[in-house]
Amino acid sequence: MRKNLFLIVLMAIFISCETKKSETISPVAFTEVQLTGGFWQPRMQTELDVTVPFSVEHSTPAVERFRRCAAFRAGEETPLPEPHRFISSDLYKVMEGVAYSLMLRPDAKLEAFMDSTIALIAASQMPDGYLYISHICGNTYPSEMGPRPYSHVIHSHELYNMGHLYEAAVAYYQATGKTSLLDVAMKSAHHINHVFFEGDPNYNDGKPVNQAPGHEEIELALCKMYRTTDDKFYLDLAQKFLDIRGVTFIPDGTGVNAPEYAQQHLPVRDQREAVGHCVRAIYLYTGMAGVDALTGNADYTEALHAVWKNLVSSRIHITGGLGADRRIEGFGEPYSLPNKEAYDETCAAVANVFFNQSMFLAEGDARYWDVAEISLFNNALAGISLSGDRFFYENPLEADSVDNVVRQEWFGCACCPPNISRLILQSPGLMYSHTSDDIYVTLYADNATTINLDGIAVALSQTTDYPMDGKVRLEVTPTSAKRFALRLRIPTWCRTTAFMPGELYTFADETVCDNPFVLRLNGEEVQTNVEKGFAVIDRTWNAGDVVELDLKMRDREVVADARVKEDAGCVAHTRGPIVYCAETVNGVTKEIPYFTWSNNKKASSMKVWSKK
Ligand code: FUB
Ligand code: ZN
Repeated sequence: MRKNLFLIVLMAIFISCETKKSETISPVAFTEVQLTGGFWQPRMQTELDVTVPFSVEHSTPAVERFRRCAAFRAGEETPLPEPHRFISSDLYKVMEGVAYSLMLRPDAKLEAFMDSTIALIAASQMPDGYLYISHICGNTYPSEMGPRPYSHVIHSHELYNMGHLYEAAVAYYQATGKTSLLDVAMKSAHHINHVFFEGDPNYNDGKPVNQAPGHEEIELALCKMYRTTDDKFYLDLAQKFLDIRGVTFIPDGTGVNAPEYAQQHLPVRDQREAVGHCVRAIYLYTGMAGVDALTGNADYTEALHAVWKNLVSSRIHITGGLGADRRIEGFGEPYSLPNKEAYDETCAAVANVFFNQSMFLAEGDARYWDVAEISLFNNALAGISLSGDRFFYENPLEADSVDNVVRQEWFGCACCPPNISRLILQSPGLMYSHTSDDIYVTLYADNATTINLDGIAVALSQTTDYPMDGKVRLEVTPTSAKRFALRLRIPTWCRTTAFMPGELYTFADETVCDNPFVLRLNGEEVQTNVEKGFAVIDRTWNAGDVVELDLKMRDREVVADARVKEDAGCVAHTRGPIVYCAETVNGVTKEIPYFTWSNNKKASSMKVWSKK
């Protein structure tokens, strides 16, 4: 009897270990951090007031396709939805953003939009879980989508769309507790697992499809499904897709059919370079980081470290932009980083923020955040106008009058606007993370939050003009005295001779300022260690303790690695994490932050790099 009991306890421990989520550093949710002013609060206000309703309005054609699909499925007279491979994914991203906005500011009209659209999506889904309008209604472009469901997985975007649906479903469930979209997502995931890994007589002649999606996204979304449902089925499915990538199917063409284009050239564990289509690549790496964090295994860690190093040391623009080769919306050869021809899609920079945040959460190393903030403040934010209703898809580092580069209202392929929108909505969630005895301050901003450490609520109130100024004041108020380590990120641009990790961009004068940062506790200067890029104050904290951090910001000239031919003999100007550019409007040239260039008006030219 005692032996049986022992066995049962052992089994219970085993099962709980098996299913336990191994993530150790937890981000403080964006709903838990109140923006109080400074750089981010006005952007959030514009998001809620302008961008979210604007995006909903521009989703009408995508919603209409679902209306027609639902009518078709109900046997009603209806014009057929126009064929499109992934316009549904843009709608799902808009819906994800709406869900976040509802968490921040309830709005009956937006919730009604969600519920009515979800009803159309649910009515469009096949009883077995399949959901892809063009094949359901039989109005397809066979060369892009294949003649039948899952017959052209490399380019159809069937699974890519579902990934964005899962992200929206999780967000709406978190916002409202409603399972309507989550039910669609769960049904879809079970269907996909069945068809891809077990076999279903209605697909692929009953043989398992056993092929990874041509556009990654579902992997990271399945991680979110697992975090939300606690059902390991979703994590396993994510891992299955990662593990068959570059194994069961390797395209052998060129361009968009090259093995590297969708990172199918090697098993993902063996990949060491950032190659191919950028958004695909970064979504893949985010999925790999997510699965490693959730399993507690390091299946992909070696690959992720190598790919990250390769990316930051040879394939990223100074703006944090990814996409040197516009022909494939992808990475170029190492050190091939053109300025005028740069693609640097807004989606890729947004993805780079999320990817580096995932890497940081796995390892607690600030170097990931040092990259994330460069992509965030420069390339990602350039993707949206200050007015919140105009967008860049591409973010070159140089433009002239012939280009007439100006932010657009929307796009036929509108992946970028809802991507930057959902990032800004979640921006308060990028600011803090914690363990049971550490608080990490990753992104400085005017805000207030309360973090629970082992049952003690620690209130934090921060004031700063970061990223335009490096002074930060943080008031720490635990409900009772509490020992923990406060970890404040000291960026690479502040404490080294490089602008960002990777040494691709270094300061022309090769110097670090004397005392690159000064830290005071209750008015007294403190000397601290910098561990993994964080200044650490480990002590017992009391109500009203005040930390003041002064990150020395100077105007700096930056030079690129000599192997970047396009930047030879040139310098770029930076201050803190912000990259500046020279913009000419009506014959007058001014140096302005890159993220504000072409703000709703036609600049005649713009340059990030100029001759020394
Ligand atoms: O293919 C779907 C999206 O469209 C990609 O993520 C973007 O790069 C754009 O090509
Ligand atoms: Zn995009």
